[in-house]
Amino acid sequence: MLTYQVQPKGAVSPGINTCQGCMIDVIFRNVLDVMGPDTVLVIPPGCAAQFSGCGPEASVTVPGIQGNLENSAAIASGIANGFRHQGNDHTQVVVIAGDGGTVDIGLQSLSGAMERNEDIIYICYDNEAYMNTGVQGSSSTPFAASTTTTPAGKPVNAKDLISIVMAHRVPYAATASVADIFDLRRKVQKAKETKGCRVIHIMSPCPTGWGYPSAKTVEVAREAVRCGAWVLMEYENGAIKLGRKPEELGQPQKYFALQKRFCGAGEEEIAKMGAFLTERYEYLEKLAQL
Ligand SMILES: Cc1ncc(C[n+]2csc(CCOP(=O)(O)OP(=O)(O)O)c2C)c(N)n1
Ligand code: SF4
Ligand SMILES: [Mg+2]
Repeated sequence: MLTYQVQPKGAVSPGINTCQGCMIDVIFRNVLDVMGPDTVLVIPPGCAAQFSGCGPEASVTVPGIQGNLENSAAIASGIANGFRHQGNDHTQVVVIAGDGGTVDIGLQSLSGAMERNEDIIYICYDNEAYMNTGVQGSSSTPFAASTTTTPAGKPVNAKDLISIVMAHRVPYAATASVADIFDLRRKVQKAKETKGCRVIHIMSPCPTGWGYPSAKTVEVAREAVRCGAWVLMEYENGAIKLGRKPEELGQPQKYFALQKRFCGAGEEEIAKMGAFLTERYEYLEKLAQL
């Protein structure tokens, strides 16, 4: 278990070892600020483990555990059930896990927790690769992105996590972005006020793995939303609600140009990606109208 440290301000200590411009830090600070001190964290290995810390010291003021990459949702389910058996119906158990620990290695665990509608909040910060171990491609890595395991660009599209989540008919799910912190905080607040298995998928740009200057993180996040590479949406009581329509839907040129990981993408890949983004958004639009 992590040790409890009182920090002068906020739930996260100043001076975390994440890279400059890393958005995991912003995500942790905002999530914990909204959730408050009556929260227990579950953090698997990955870049987020900088917050559970090395050895007996943690960088967060709430208690928690760093578990395994494959079973964060199961660990959280166990803790939440333990609390409920003790008559504690107020402490929130929150997972903050990377994409590798969510869409690949921990997917069975998350699927089981969603099926059982465990009373947990599962947050996936998505930097679209296994960053902590050297930028290996994950099933969240987008088409055409270069990683150390897809040096010529990933030949297939990313898994659609939010659709997988919606197929489990959880009470609340949402996507969010550091491009709109107020929207992100509102969605965390909504999850906090909902019972059952809640899932939030947050895009977390990574200057180190995506290849852009650290000062451009928010710009990159904004461009992802503008071209539809990241769709802001909510899923509540079986209904989908989309955020504002991407201004440049299906035109990922600017988004690609900002990042070295797409430097191998030529006209053909850009057109293919553009068509995919448009098709996916239009599909979600149809679902939202049902
Ligand atoms: C079962 C298992 N396989 C591999 C590892 C090694 N490992 C530790 S962190 C990590 C990367 C996790 O990637 P992600 O969940 O996307 O988080 P990120 O590092 O990108 O923040 C890997 C592969 C592990 N801890 N457990
Ligand atoms: S590798 Fe990427 S995700 Fe990991 S700490 Fe650095 S910027 Fe953040
Ligand atoms: Mg990752």
